[in-house]
Amino acid sequence: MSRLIVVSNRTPGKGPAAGGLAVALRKTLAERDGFWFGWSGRLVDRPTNQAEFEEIEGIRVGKVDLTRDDHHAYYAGFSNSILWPAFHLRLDLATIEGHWYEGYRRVNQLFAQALLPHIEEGDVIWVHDYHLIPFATELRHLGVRNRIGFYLHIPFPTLDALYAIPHNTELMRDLSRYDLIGLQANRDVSAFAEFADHQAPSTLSGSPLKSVDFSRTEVAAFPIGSDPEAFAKLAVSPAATKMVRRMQRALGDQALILGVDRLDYSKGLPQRVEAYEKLLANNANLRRQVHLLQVAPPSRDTIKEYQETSDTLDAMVGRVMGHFAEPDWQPMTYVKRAYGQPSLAGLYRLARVGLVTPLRDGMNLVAHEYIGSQDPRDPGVLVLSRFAGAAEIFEDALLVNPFDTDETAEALRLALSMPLDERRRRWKRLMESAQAHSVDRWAESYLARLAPNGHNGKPATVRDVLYLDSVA
Ligand code: ADQ
Repeated sequence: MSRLIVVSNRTPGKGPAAGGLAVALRKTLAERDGFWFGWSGRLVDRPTNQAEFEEIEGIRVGKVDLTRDDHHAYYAGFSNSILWPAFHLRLDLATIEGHWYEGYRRVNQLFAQALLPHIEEGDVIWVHDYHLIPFATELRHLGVRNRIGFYLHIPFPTLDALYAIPHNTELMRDLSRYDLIGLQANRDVSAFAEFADHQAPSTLSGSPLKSVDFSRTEVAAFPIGSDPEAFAKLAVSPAATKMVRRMQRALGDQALILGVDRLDYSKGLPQRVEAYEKLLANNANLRRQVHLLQVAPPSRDTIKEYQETSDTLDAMVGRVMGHFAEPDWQPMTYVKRAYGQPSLAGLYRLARVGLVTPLRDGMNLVAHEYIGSQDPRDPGVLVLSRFAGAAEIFEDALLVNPFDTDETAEALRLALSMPLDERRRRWKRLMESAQAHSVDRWAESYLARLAPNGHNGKPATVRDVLYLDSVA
């Protein structure tokens, strides 16, 4: 089997692995030769294009330092103030500063130079996420001819949003230098194919010349998931049970509605709190019967738009508390911190309703983790945004339009009153789907496709791929 090189902005650190993705890729790397490569997490005064390697819990990790200015332009700037908002259709929250693009390209070039001496013939290179779109171009410029794949962990934008990104044609040309592009959902593949079809012929009307040539790139949906069996075990572990007991003492007979998110404007948190406010306003009988727990640790909080989302949410929570709280009852709790997976699994298991209502999102691992953690005899109900890629595989959730807070409030009411047999029926199908889309299968199916003969010798064109079955 060929060696695997995983490239991502952040490299795994010591200690308990954070997300399912890190666990799955660690497992994949432990099973085959290869290493993980990316930013060290360190900011230094002088740029370097040398990687330092170390062994971290059984896997080799190559790391490159960045200067403060480069990191700012590449990460907070072009990646998270332009690409992230545009890909999530929030152009109103984008900040465009021309020089960030140069920093973004410079960091990609530097990473490629640092990786080059460590690439061997036959290695397969798997690049992750929007921070590294130009990475294959930079490697190709350095003469690398290995198979290189890209996986996008966020939704692919619509045409208008794509065209609003500075240098969008160059970025699309960068993508055409990959052998395989993995997207989250079929929706994203359609958006991608629309770009491939829509691009204006460069000069002559009717010319078959397209400005970006995708004839050697395959694009397909590889919906990422979590490890639902691991969450099922974790949810009954001693650490989870401790959290459950603690919460049960605080809740008494109240039904728990739970939201777990990074504090990000794509997650629809103010709309979620507004929907809860409407639930309490329209159903006086539910007061003292339900409690909303929203866990949302701050992320990217040096970026103004993230601080503003945090302020908006503080104000919304304050409004709901002021309106409904009583000396001996609080309608909700808002916790701005991260929890370990065992505690999260306990909270998921206890929650009668898992509320996952992003305005636009990929597969949303929290939805998978919530399903995995349920008690099969008495499962909770998932209320899920139609605009999460996960809605394509979780049809048995209560699907809502998160912008319509009346609809979300009504879905909450239905979820809270759903009979046990219907909850069991829905959960069984959700669990089957979560298992079919586990993170292990995701990594296996992507890498099988990226392998030197994974496409059976004939790469599909962008048009063909629309009709490829998405990889289950
Ligand atoms: P995220 O936007 O980070 O992921 P999500 O997919 O839900 O969103 O993953 C969040 C992860 O962080 C989960 O594993 C969750 O347990 C953890 N997490 C969230 N809040 C936490 C808290 N308070 N404490 C501890 N852990 C917490 C991006 C895309 C998604 C895509 C994933 C993976 O936005 O759409 O599915 O990458 O590709």
